[in-house]
Amino acid sequence: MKEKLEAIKVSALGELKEAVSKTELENIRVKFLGKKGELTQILRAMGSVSPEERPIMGKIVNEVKEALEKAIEEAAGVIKNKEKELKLKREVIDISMPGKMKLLGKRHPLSLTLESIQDIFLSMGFSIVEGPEVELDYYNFEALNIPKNHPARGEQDTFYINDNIVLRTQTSPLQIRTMEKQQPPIKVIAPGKVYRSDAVDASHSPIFYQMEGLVVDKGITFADLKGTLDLFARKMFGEDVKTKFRPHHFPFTEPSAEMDATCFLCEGEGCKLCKGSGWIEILGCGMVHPQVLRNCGIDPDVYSGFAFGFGIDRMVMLKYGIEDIRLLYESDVRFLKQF
Ligand code: 2NM
Repeated sequence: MKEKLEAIKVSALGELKEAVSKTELENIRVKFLGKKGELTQILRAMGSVSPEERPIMGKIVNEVKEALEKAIEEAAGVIKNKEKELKLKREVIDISMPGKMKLLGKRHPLSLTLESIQDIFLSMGFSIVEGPEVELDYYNFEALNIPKNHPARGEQDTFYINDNIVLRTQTSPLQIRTMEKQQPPIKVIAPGKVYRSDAVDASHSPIFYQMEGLVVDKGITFADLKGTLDLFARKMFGEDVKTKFRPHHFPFTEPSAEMDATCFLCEGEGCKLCKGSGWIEILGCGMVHPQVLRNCGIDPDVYSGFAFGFGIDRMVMLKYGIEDIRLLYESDVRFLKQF
């Protein structure tokens, strides 16, 4: 029995020396000191030892047990230190390593252009109005002199939510809402997203951006319209740009016109951008129809006004020479990072 105890001690100490993890250590503890451990079994067998030998054997067993427990504790300390060291080594931060590059986004060309157009009108004393994209048929059409069955309804293929509710096809409903709420003087621009059920191609998108403007006060004339929009064209496209106004028709203005500007690329010589004409179509405009004023509770015998509207997308495309409107809505980083 004495030899057996010595053998257990030697083999346990040997295994402890090899142990490198807490799990291994625990396995060794169970193997020798556990309920079914080798040493425990010997302790149980003490019953068969003669009474004279029992105290001597008991002493030896306890010595071996204590020696093993002490060795296990020491090994645990060593392993704990080693693991800590390893962890520290693993977590070392190399401050000389280059940092991770953050990819910085850029402003979308539509936002950039919208902002510069807003700045121009803000500098002329306009304020900005905004409103719902899901709009009552009344504000989108009826109040603007476009009754049911009017041909202009067919021209603007409309997304209908139901008989009375549409996705706005223009931002004019904002001007109507403004005039309903507020007596003149009124001087606002209404920028925003509009919707038309068009087939998508290089020049048509079912969602695009529009900006409309409205000025109503006593004594507003077509001269105010021309002066304002000519100044806008020069601030937008360059001091030397000239404008001209061609008669046109809109249901909500009378008289109505379209404004062209001399081509800012060829300065009127004729080029690809202006299709050889020297002129570029910029916007639609006119004097607000007396019936539209009346619809909003403004007396056309006291007040008059002018209004205008244009597509922001078209301005972006002119400004940057973009030939396909779809590029503005596809979120292709290769395209967007140029601006
Ligand atoms: C345009 C062209 C001409 C316009 C008219 C109005 C309102 F509400 F005052 F009647 N808002 N916008 C207007 C006039 C819009 O877009 C091409």
